[in-house]
Amino acid sequence: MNIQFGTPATYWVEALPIGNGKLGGMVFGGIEKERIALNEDTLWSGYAQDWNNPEAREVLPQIRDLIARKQYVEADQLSKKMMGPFTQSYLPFGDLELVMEHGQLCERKTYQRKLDLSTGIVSVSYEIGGVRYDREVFASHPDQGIVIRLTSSKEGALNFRTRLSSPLRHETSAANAQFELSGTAPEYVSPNYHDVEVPVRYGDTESTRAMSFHGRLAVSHTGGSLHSSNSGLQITGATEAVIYFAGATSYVSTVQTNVTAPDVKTADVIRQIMTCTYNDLFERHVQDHQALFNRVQLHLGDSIAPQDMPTDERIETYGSSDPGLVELLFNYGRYLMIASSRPGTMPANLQGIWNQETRAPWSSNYTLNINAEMNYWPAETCNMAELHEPLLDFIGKLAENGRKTAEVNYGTRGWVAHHNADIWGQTAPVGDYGVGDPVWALWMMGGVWLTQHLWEHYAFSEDKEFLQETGYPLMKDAALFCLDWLIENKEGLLITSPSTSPEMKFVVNGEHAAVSEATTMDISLIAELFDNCIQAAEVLQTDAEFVDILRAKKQQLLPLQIDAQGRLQEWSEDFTEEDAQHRHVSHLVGVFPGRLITQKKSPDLMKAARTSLEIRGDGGTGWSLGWKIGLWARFGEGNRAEQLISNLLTLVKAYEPSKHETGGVYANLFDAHPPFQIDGNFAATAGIAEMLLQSHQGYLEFLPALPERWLTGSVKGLRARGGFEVSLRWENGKLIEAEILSHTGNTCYLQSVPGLKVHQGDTVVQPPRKKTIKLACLRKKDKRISFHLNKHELEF
Ligand code: FUC
Repeated sequence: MNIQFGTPATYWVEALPIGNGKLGGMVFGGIEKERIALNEDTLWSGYAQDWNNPEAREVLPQIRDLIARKQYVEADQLSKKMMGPFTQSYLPFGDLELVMEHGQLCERKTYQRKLDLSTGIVSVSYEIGGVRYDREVFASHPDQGIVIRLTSSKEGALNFRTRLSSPLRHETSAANAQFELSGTAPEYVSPNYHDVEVPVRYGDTESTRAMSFHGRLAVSHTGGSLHSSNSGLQITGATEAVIYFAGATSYVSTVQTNVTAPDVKTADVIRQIMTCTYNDLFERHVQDHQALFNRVQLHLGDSIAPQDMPTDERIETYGSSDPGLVELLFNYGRYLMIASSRPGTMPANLQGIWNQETRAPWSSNYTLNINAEMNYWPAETCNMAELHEPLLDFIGKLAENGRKTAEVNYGTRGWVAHHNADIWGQTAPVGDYGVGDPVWALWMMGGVWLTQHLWEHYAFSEDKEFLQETGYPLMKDAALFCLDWLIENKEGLLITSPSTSPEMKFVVNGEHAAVSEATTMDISLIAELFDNCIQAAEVLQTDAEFVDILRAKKQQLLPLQIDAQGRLQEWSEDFTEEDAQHRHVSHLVGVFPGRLITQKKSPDLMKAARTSLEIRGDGGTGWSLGWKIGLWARFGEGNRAEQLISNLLTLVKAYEPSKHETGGVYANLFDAHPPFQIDGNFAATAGIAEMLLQSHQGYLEFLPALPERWLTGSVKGLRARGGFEVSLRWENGKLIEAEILSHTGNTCYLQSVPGLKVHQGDTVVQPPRKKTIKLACLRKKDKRISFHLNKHELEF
């Protein structure tokens, strides 16, 4: 299960990622000069500020009036007055540099560099003059540091020096055989798409309000000697050496109570880590990684690529026709989640935790109109519910700030978030007070969409305490915002205004505009939030009156419509869209990841949504392709979903410029928008899971979208709503074996599959296909049942 190469990385997107949720590294595997590009997930520019804009509330009635009179272009202009500042940026920490004092290789063919997804270890090996050099690199979650072991096959042949550097302001020093880097973040970094004279602004050294950060390097060695100086740590004549890196910032999250200076934090980590042997660190790391990684296993058939083929060549030569490569893509999403999101860390941002640029693409922040949610689509289905926690915690922080934004900007109850957020919990519309475009800045549904994650976390676990303490209060408050934000139109129907369909404009009288009223995405997200709140309140047996209000208001929402071309209409009017193949498929959110529109509940809308997707086409950025995998899975069309996987497995070269029409993956399998965004990786993993198991309609569906290409295979450990864990095996496209493990003792409903027979008293019956059967046999916690369909019986 390797991503592997026969040469070192030249570009960052050829390097191999490691991470422990907090610290990230991109390992280049250079022979003479190794570079590990470092990150720490709380290192951001800026500080908490007031981003709310009271002017928004003043212009709101005028904007609504202009929209009601269909003066959309004018409404667009005026809506710029609702904007606040841009968010802050996620920053690079710097580099761990390693200079091996043996020069370059004579023979490249001995070189190998790989990331083993099953262990979370990057290894580099090569030979020079008959001496073999090995490097192993991992980011340990249990021990909170990055560990690099260097060995030479010949005694005393290891000579190297190592140091830290950073593109941010910093000083370095050496003391007590340790090398330290102390840095300061800028007070402001402007987004990379905003051309300003001073894009990066530092504060005064003494009084800056920006955060500080600290990195610490230490080395233990067998044989030889260590010399430390301001230019690094020098090892001479060793046979084995272990380098330890710890990094920290002065950021304090709302849940932290004790504030420890970053240099003290790194000293603690290094002190502790150096009391352990390398083998202990290694084993603890592998055990910790595998406890999460081994929960799910996927087999889609034997790989057709030669075993030692470099991954970029494999992508180019075989794409999705190599089942092993599809497995790798699936597993990579799980690997990246384990490496970028652990309880207590920041949620994975636009690039997870990996970023080398001071002005990262889109500030590498949280884009809430698709990208941040997409990052967490596989968390529940792929059995990593605890890795969902950073996002769930972050929603709490946004709700806190978003209450103020709702009040100041709109005079409503509840909480609101817009299309961008950052570590400081920015909740106002961005756009630098009128510089931005309403097509992305003016979208009030960020919080509403995020609450879907709270409900789903409950739906998969049935953890009532979570729902009561965390999920429901946040959902209810987001619903309160919606109740106040919705207004009645002339027909007495509830609409949102202003409203955008991220990030697509429509054309009116030859002009392009973004804001109108009641886009399908707004209405879908609100309807689903109301549904989720109603269900949650019923589970918790609370708020009966509120439930009645939500039911009534849901009925009063402007109904979703079908346009003249038979598509699910994107806006409340049948506007012509600016770009028929636009990457966003916002109006289909109710099909996936939502569950508002299903074949059972609304076949007409489902058909219209399918037509929309058909016309949108199979192109788009990496994340757009990823979204479409999940959508085609929900339409039950495996071959089409597989086509999207195939499109995503298009090799994008590191130097290709940013594009909005076609995406793929880089050599290291990172999703390419392009540029790199991690969302497409997570969407691919979630989409593949969705092709194999669905549970959003109240029952389990096995292999709902199995493509012809995946003739024979198996999957183990996927999770379904209701607290079930499912393993499946199929041959010649037919399910032959299934196992359901109940974690909650809930009644399990299952869509009947061909060949399945069920005992009813003494008789064995075959339920009609597509009927749902009730598996009362699972009504015990930790109960497991297996079906062997080839033997035509259900065993329990
Ligand atoms: C949205 C998308 C872009 C990009 C950005 C981070 O604005 O429309 O394609 O993914 O987020």
